[in-house]
Amino acid sequence: MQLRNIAIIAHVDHGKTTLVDKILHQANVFRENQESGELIMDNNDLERERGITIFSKNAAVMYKGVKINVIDTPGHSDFGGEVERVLKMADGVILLVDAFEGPMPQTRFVLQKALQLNLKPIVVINKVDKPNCRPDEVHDSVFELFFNLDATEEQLNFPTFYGSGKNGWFNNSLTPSEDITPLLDGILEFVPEPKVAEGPLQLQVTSLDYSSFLGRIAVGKVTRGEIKEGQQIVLLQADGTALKSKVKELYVFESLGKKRTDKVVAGDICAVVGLETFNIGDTIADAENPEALPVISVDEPTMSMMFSINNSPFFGKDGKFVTSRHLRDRLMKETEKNLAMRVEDTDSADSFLVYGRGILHLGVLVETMRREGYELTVGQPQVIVKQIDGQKMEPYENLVVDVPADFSGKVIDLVTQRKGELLVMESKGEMQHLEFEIPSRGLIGLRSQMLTNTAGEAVMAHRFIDYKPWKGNIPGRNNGVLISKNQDRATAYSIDKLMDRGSFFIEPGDEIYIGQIIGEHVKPGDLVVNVTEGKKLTNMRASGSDDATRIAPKIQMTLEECMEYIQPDECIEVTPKNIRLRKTLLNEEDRKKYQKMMSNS
Ligand SMILES: Nc1nc2c(ncn2[C@@H]2O[C@H](COP(=O)(O)OP(=O)(O)OP(=O)(O)O)[C@@H](O)[C@H]2O)c(=O)[nH]1
Ligand SMILES: [Mg+2]
Repeated sequence: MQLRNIAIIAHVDHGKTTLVDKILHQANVFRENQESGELIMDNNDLERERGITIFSKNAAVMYKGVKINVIDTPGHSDFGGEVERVLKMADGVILLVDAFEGPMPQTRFVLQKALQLNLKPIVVINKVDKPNCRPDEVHDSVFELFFNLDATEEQLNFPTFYGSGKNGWFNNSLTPSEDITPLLDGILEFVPEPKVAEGPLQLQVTSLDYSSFLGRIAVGKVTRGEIKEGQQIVLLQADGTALKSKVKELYVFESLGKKRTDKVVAGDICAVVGLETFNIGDTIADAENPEALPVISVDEPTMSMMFSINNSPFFGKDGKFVTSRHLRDRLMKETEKNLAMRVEDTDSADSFLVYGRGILHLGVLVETMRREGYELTVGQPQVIVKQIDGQKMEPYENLVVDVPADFSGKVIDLVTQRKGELLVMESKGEMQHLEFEIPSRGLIGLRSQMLTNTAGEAVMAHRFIDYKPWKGNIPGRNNGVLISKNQDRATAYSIDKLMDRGSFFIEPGDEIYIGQIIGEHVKPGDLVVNVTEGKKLTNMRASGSDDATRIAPKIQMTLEECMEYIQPDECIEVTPKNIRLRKTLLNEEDRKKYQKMMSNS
């Protein structure tokens, strides 16, 4: 059987999953009644809600008698390590680039990884249906990017397709075609058949799947020999351990799912069930002649965040899992499949330090846990600072901002205040394209201020570059917060009276507690306020009253926005039903004492 293995890579939102869906459609994977309109491949709840891919996924289609294994990858930079790993299953990549935005920071990162692995690239300039798009210019900048990444002559000779995943066509020119056949033909023509070596079985586990029936499933490409159901194998681990094991069940990918099979030969991607303990990067090898493939490096975490039990007065109201034991077990379990995540015990039995790749990486874990019924408290995310050769170093990132020219001055001011340095400024259509280098610390909380300062027009993206010398103090949040003085229900009457003091995160009828952060102060410095005076109306009735009609709607922040908002003395209470901001020390006297102590020391 002929075979092609291809990974779809791009910056976030450039249309990878939409393209994979079109490939599946074209190959008639769906019966008529299965058309849902939603992206089939983003099948996890959080993915659907956020409209982003979090986990890479395998699918496979038959086209003109050739089996094409397609790997959809996440575009957000927090998940870049995952992309790097799954590229090991591919022999070619489709590099999608938005015909308006052009190459973005993550485009560069994923392309670099693909070129290093010597994968055959096909460039697809996507979204040519967008008004003001500039496909030719974008093609030139992609070529420039290849060149800057030291692509070989052959790689520079990449084929280019144009089209619109949304409108369902891709062609080798800007002329719209019927469908995506030209691109599928391109995959058969340009992507090489998998290279296979002669010798006994070798399969490196590059990703992990989980089924409640079958347990943990190892996924990878057979690079040498063949693997059979029932076969005795040896699992070679990163630390040199060799474990004897047996292949219980074997699957290959077929359309959206897997199909059981008794044998897989070199070149194909498969899923192996029955290995008790394995990690990503392990080699499944022949029992007689076990030989390991090179170890896959795992990305170092760049950010940490404290996870503690919920100790707010509302503790245990919504959640099923609330003890430190529950929390610890769940976090430890996460590290088994979430490679870039690490968990450390702390001096307190109720708190754990969790290390990850960024706000989204950590946020997705917290969000998943609350859906599973956990209650917890998380603190301010901190970037990981290192001592390298006796020097204090911190992570730096490349920040790209595209913004209407009128706002570019404001953006530059904002980023400069946060110790960013402007490196590139050029026009891109009617937009101004700005590139900065900025300590990761400076990025925390930047997005919301950027949107406020640019009337929501700025498009920004960033990507880790390297550790560089510590850049000194970076100012935190400008404004103080409004803190509740009482525990009760908030009233429309009190909120209305305090409207000139700030904007609220709560609304009449919400139950609040002492020390909870209920709004943002208009000025620097915190303010303790009473918002529970007056008639205790329920939410429903209050909304009809006079006071309530004057009240501005509450500001609703997502979990990640909360994570970027809080300061070191604040934390977030997360339960299945609520996300509340609070002071770590709920009592005002305690906070004053603590501040005094800190200023004396
Ligand atoms: N105008 C236009 N929009 C498109 C096109 N293809 C995809 N989109 C839209 O772009 C958005 C992102 O598409 P996805 O396919 O989810 O992008 P992705 O690259 O998989 O995103 P991540 O997995 O989060 O990195 C969605 O709103 C799509 O509807 C296109 O050809 N034209
Ligand atoms: Mg996607």
